Amino acid sequence: PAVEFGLEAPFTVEYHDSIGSTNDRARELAGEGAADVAVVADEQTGSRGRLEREWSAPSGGVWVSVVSRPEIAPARAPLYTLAASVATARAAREAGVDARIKWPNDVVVPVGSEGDYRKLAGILTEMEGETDRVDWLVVGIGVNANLDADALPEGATSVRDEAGDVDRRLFVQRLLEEFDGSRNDLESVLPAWRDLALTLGQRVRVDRPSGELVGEAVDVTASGALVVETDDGRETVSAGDCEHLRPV
Ligand code: BT5
Repeated sequence: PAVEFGLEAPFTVEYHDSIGSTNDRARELAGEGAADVAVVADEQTGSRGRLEREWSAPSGGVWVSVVSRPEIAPARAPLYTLAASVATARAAREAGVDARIKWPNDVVVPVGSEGDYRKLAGILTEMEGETDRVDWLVVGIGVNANLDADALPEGATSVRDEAGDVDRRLFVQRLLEEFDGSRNDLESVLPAWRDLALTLGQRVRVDRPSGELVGEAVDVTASGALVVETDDGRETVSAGDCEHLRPV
């Protein structure tokens, strides 16, 4: 079913008109030893968010999953999520959208001045590996591109609603170029992320399995965890521990 995407990308692109989940297909390819493959679909019928949540992915969006085999420790894998957020926000900004990043895995558009936002895109990073070394990483990126926000879950926005339709091939191309640049220069990710982050400086509530945390989000650590200044001092939250983060 795969056809050539016809783009000059740093990745081989496998395109599907319709697929269950591009992340599932990318995981399958990773398991077969693939590297630097991007699975792109027009529509996903069973796409996933974090923590078993559903992701709505009708025809017209940008749904892409990238297989990487970096020589990094698993603890640094969250940096790939941040790199993908930066790449997505940059591609969206080039398309005229005021895209910002919300820790840990969202690209959002601010609404008003109270720290409120609508969700434009989400990232789902999955991996396999040993304790000291990643075998493969699949970074799934979902962007509400040429879609009506009305037809998406509440709180969503789209490139169409914010700035008008885009050429999705070019959008994917820019996204992949930016992501490739960031993953090859992980040191550049944190400064770029900080520049685009909506979350930093915000008073937030983080829901974790161990309980909620309220305080000011002050920074991200070298491995992509969020530092929150609470009344009792500083606490660090890893993405894996974050069920929800909301400005309060
Ligand atoms: C995410 O999860 O934001 C990660 C989404 C990753 C999707 C990509 S698409 C390509 C690849 N293939 C996949 O199967 N997945 C990846 P999370 O932070 O858990 O947010 C999920 C929540 O966002 C849901 O519970 C809804 O509330 C909301 N949501 C669902 N679909 C949405 C959409 N299209 N736009 C905005 N919000 C949405």
